[in-house]
Amino acid sequence: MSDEQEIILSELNDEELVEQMFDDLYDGMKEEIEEGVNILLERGWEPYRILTEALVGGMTIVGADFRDGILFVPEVLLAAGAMKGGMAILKPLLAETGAPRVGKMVIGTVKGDIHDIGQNLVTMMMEGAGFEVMNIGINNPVENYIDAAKEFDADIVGMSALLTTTMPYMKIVIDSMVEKGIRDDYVIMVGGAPLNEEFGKAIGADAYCRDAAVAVEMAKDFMGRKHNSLSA
Ligand code: B1M
Repeated sequence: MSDEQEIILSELNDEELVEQMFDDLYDGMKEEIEEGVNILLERGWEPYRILTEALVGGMTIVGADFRDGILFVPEVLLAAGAMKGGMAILKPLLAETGAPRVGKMVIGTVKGDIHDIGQNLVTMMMEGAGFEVMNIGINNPVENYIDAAKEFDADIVGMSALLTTTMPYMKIVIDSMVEKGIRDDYVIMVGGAPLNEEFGKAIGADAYCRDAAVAVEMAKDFMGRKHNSLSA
């Protein structure tokens, strides 16, 4: 512990600093991450490079260990909080420099359901992977998803449900989108503890995501295919 406290970030070279930021992100050390981001900015790093190499790079390690059961929810929430601290510094700068965006997602928990820990985690992991996310919170009726998706010009609509009584509402949202003729404008991804692959297929979603790491992988895959089909 005392060794860790002795590390002076500004005395590390760039490579050592990024390595140290991976460790600090893993350990959920928000102030250290903020300091690291500021040091790299002072050294002339582009905000997008800091986001991808230092923050997303570190979060990829966290995401993998979460998927493999090495890290658990409390640690991931701390890491995500540290990442958010760094991202808050970069966000206005990224907007100025026009860094490429991976994609845009609207996510929320469905009507009747107030569980939001899982979808907050998905939000943070998606942001960590470079997505812009509009999180519409809990207890969302159909119109919240549709309005937000339009307003935000989303690529992906994500829905979360933790109760067996609320998961059927996901189908109501998808059916309403079909009725309005806007279903195919979005990739629809669903998640939550009581769901499974079969349920996702049955309600007409594009993907069921077992966890936040899978959500990121699926979303990247969909966006990759979308960009390829647009450029073909
Ligand atoms: Co509630 N609750 N709860 N609860 N609660 C469960 C879900 C339950 C399984 C507990 C149990 O009985 N064993 C049970 C549901 C039973 C069922 O339906 N079969 C239950 C119940 C019954 C209830 C109440 C009805 C209790 C009551 O009042 N009698 C009530 C319902 C209120 C309501 O919603 N209307 C209720 C309330 C609450 C609290 C408010 C106390 C609290 C929620 C706090 C909050 O969210 N801010 C709570 C909690 C914490 C839980 C448990 C213990 C934990 C849920 C959680 O946060 N997990 C839960 C038991 C359990 O699941 N083991 C339980 C951690 C989280 C990271 O995982 O949400 O699964 P999860 O998210 C994962 C994946 O599922 C996936 O990625 C996430 C990260 O890997 N994912 C997505 C989730 N959403 C996604 C969306 C995506 C992609 C992936 O979109 C693309």
